[in-house]
Amino acid sequence: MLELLLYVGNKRYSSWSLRAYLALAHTGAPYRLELIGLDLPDTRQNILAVNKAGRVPVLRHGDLVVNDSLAICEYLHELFPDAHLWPTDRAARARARAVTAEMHSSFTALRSQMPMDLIGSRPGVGHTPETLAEAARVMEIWREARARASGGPFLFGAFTIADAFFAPVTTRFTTYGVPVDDVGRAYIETIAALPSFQAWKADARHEPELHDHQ
Ligand SMILES: N[C@@H](CCC(=O)N[C@@H](CS)C(=O)NCC(=O)O)C(=O)O
Repeated sequence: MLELLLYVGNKRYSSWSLRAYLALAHTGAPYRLELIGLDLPDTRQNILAVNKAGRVPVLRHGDLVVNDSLAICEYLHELFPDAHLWPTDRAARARARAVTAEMHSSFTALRSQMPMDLIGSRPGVGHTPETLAEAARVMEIWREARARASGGPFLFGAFTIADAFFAPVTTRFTTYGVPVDDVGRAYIETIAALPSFQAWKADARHEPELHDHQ
């Protein structure tokens, strides 16, 4: 089989990279990660060398180069149908795709005012009306998904791409001390306990601190 090579940004900060990585790790297939350091003088040039869109993550599979975390996850879903990266039930799959799309295209206040930092602890920072309203919407999504879920502790029961997409926001809530309800607390613990997430976070501890990274 052709090598699956995922280019990622700093594990500590690159929330988009974390999403694609969690989906890839869930497939159980062998893969290789290559890290492109962010916020360095040669970052742009290094990313452009693998992806003309100038962003990580990027998946290389033979001659195929796929950029964008969601496009990568969709490709992995087609490549590994037995991994069930989307729910098998059609209605659940539609709901999972809808909340994933919402995460992909919205929540700009959380992104800019509570940037992912897996190692940092800044309780109270970034608590604005905009971020708290977006956090409330995230928790509403979690409550609605979990109320219907069966067969596992993830949003749609078993792990899906929706969990890969919401994993970074679980860490933001922890880093910035966002108050959560019981469903939120349990879900944050579920993501934190994922072995693939723990391995990524362990590597993040050895990475340099970047200032003003979003
Ligand atoms: N929509 C893209 C966004 C990717 C993105 O913004 N990646 C950031 C890192 S988290 C990046 O590559 N920034 C380039 C840079 O910092 O020069 C995706 O889903 O993959």
